[in-house]
Amino acid sequence: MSKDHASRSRTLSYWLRHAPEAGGITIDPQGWAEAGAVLAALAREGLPTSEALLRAVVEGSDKRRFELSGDGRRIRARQGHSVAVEGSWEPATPPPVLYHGTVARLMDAILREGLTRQQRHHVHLSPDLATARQVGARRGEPVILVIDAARMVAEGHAFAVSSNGVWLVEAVPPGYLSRADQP
Ligand code: HQG
Repeated sequence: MSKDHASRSRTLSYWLRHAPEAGGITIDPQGWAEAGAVLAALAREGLPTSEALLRAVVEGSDKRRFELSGDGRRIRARQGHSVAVEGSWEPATPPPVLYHGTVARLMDAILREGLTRQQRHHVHLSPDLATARQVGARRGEPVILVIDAARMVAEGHAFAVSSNGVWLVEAVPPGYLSRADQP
């Protein structure tokens, strides 16, 4: 991925998830921004972008962070917002076990408080170990937590899944967590 491509992706993540006003754009309650306004904003930022290039950024995103509307006139982030959006996630029943990748330095707090959503709308959980490992590795040597999602569901916790397969929940209390390498 070229440097400008990565800059476009990073800038879009920031505007569409956290700070539309920083780009001089607006997003609707479902998180959509007008693609035309986004292209103009990228140009103002020194990242001139054609419609085709915007599509390439959306399609080239390793984690399918963004989506374009069917008619190509609107764009949104699929999840990860800190601004209020209704988002592109649906209530769903998760697989019995989910995973979360983090790092050792956060473990004391996590075992005490459970997983909490930090700056995001939800705690993000992965359906497989490999993804969790990648998420944890963003911060250092990954530590993988196993979440007893079946028992969470049985005990009334509501899950949702984003359109790119990330499982979302309000919080994971410590009683549902164990370390993948310490059964
Ligand atoms: C930790 C990326 C202390 C949590 C990834 C994590 C993912 C606590 C960090 C997506 C805690 C939050 C989400 C507690 C949780 N005390 N630390 N009680 N509870 N934490 O980035 O799950 O590139 O908000 O372990 O690939 O790391 O954005 O969440 O380390 O899919 O598309 O607090 O972000 O995708 O970090 O990552 P984040 P995450 P994108």
